Amino acid sequence: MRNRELASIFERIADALEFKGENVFKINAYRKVARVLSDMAEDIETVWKEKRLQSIPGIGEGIAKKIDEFLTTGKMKKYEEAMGGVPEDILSLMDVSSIGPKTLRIAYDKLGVRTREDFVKVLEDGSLASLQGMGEKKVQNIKKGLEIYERGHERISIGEAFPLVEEIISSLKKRFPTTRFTPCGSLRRMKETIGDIDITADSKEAKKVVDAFISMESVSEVLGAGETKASVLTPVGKRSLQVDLRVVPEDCYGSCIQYFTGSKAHNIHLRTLAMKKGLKISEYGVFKDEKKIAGRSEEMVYGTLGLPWIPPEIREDSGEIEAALEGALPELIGYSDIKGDLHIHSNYSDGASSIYEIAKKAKEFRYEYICITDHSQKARYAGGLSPSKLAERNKECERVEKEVGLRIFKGIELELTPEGPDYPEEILQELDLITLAIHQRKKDYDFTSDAISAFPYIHIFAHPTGRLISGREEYKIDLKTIFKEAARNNIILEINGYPDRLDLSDINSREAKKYGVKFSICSDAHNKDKLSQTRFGIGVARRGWVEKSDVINALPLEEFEKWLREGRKRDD
Ligand code: DGT
Ligand code: CA
Ligand code: CA
Repeated sequence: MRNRELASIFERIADALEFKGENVFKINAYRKVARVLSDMAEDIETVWKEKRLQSIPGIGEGIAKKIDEFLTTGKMKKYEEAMGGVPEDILSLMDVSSIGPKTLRIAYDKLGVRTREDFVKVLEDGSLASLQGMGEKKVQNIKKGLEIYERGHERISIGEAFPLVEEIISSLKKRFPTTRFTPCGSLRRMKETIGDIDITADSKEAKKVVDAFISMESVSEVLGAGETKASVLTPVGKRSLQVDLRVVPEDCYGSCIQYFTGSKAHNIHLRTLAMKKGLKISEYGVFKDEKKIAGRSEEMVYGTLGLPWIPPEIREDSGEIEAALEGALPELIGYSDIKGDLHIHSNYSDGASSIYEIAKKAKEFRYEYICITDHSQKARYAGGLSPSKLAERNKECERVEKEVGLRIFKGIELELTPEGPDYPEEILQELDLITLAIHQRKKDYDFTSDAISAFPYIHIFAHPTGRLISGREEYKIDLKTIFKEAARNNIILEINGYPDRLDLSDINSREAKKYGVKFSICSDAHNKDKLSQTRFGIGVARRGWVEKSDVINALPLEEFEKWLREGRKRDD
């Protein structure tokens, strides 16, 4: 798929035009195309070959021509034209959310900044701060943003890495249908960011598999290749991701995936345990007096150490080995346990898909119900619904429910306002489910008591910390108080599956569970093709030791409705 490649080209064009101070509408149009391309599930090349480019919403004649030019010739005139005269480093600095194109323009014109190094220098030596309209505070903010950005960008989001690995494995599977391929490392443990990809395969024809791997279309550079293993780079947006492949014989496949799944801390703890039993453990097997006693499957590897199989998501040496020894491993929520998605945006607010399209897609996931949560009126930036538009949308939910045969709850993502609910009582009455969300940024403002004062009229508190993994710190909120009050008032806390949010995080989910908090695990999809994001939320929940019984949308429809009717009755 070349969707990502094209998306990043349009993103770059927008960045360059913004630096040059060109028309805002043009810039936004390019950004929109980039978003459409990266959200698309269909391969852009297929759409192009079938001459359907202009049937994609957001792609008009001009853009279609540019895509055609690029897919035919490998080049785009507009791109080269836009990049002309803008230094590469300046463009990459624009990806940092705290650095605006205006700031870069000033630094470029007044301080002669041309490279990243130049920019860091004028940040440090005070010359940027001394310019009119800048100041020390603004520079501090830029520095902080740059730091967060670099922390987040050394690693790749699981949302980007996961589909890439699926693509690699399915292309290899076509050539070697009986070979098993397991993505190991942090990806299998479902960490929120991934450093590199570690794939293990079993085959007697290792060299053939390695050759196929290094000659894949998506490989941009071969770092090394031998008889049984290889390392390559593959482009992800503007960066590259390293992918390592190891091919091993069947009789040590289990040991190999166990070893390379890690985490390192988990493996070290296992090795100590093995030594106490007079055993040696490595990627080749478990050995007793030089004799191999296990290696074929992970179950056997754990078994010889007197342990049940431990789910990869909790292999962090944070109590899982102790729990396994005591027979007290949690029964983690499973990837097919979710019965309905409760956080979805339709095209009534800022989503791209109709309620009908969403419902059809939800059926593919075998969901028993969904809840449409468009934005409430205060969220103007996101197409927040006026009362009359909301009434219209509610009717559409009812219509599609009958047509598709899927229970559709009428929901809202309600903005937090200090004056109380964002709609009058009689409008809230018409909704089945109310999800609170905070999108405001008030510096140093503590949202804890505002959020708690909304608890009487909400069911779910969505992405409770507001963090974005790529570039924004959480707002101020006292999670311990939120956990305590949520548990006491039967308020559900969301584990949001949008890969840049994953909020609550694994650590916060595990902490919240100790307070007796219940969770919802949802996609926050703004496009029907993103309903699958829920799997990343499930990954986070599993990493947080969350069990099926802790998850409200793992309830079958009837019980979920019962919870909606009765579950929130308060004892006070
Ligand atoms: P990443 O790539 O930074 O997201 O994280 P991982 O966990 O995928 O780490 P990576 O790719 O360096 O190594 C993959 C696995 O290999 C790791 O999770 C455990 C295993 N491993 C790597 N180095 C060592 C080591 O020195 N000792 C042991 N016992 N295991 C190791
Ligand atoms: Ca790795
Ligand atoms: Ca690795």
